[in-house]
Amino acid sequence: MTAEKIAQILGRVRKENPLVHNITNVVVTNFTANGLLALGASPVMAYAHEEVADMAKIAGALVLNIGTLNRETVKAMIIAGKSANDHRIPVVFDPVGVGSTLFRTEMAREILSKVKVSIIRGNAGEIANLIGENWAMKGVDTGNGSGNTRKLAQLAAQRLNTIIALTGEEDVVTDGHEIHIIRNGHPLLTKVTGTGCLLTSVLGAFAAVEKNHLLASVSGIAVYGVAAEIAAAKAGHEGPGSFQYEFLNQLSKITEKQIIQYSSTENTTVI
Ligand code: ATP
Ligand code: TZP
Ligand code: MG
Ligand code: MG
Repeated sequence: MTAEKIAQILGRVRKENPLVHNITNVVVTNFTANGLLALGASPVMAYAHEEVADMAKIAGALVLNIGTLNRETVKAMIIAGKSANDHRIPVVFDPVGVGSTLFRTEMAREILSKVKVSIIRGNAGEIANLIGENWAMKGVDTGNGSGNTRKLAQLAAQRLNTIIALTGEEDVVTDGHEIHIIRNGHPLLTKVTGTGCLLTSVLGAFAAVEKNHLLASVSGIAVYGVAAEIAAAKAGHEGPGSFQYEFLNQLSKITEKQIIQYSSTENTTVI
């Protein structure tokens, strides 16, 4: 995947300003809306059972995030997801905290049994637990599990028949066949809550403008990682607060030239 192609897709997100319908968690709602706006997308959060089907069908993408789930929001996610499927709107799923409680794991599986999702973005523990593999979770964070994340992502993509974007120090994106590695990002992203959740919504914005969702996922993660690197270089020495502030600035300011210069991706079909 070329850096020029990634930069070009960022240009399309900014030009097309896609509407991204999020049903997300209460921790990250404001950060997600501001991050999408900074990037050049148009966020909306809508949860009422009475309106989610109508909102999903006019959106460019639907993002489902179970971070602070309850039965009502899960029901809203299923109604919205079915509407998105009926209208060929891509659905991106963030299985926040799956594996840390039985309820989360069961609800995530129920959503996946009723809604066809194009991309699942999660940390290694969430992806492992989603397919019944053993990996200790610590609340919403990936715990001390260990294993080959490339193999894990590939297995999950094959079993769930979707694109898996497994993030961490090294990001892996796969459709079960091709495997793409993205080496951008910064450890300060782990010190700001919601950076994983915002990334999932950013993948929604990229999937809204790029039909090849493997390419959309790699591009979204690379752009996000480069913005984080530049933000850390500018403000990271001050700590997570200044980094978060500068990260939003960089999502808005990052140029296609910087993407070409700094993005670091590699693809392979063998592990
Ligand atoms: P967790 O709760 O385990 O942190 P998450 O849902 O927040 O998971 P992450 O895996 O942290 O999601 O991914 C969010 C972003 O942070 C991604 O862009 C990823 O590349 C980046 N990231 C995470 N850890 C690191 C790291 N150690 N170094 C560089 N970038 C990282
Ligand atoms: N608790 C429930 S959802 C949430 C927390 C802390 C936010 C998780 O965000 P991320 O992006 O997975 O770090
Ligand atoms: Mg994180
Ligand atoms: Mg997360």
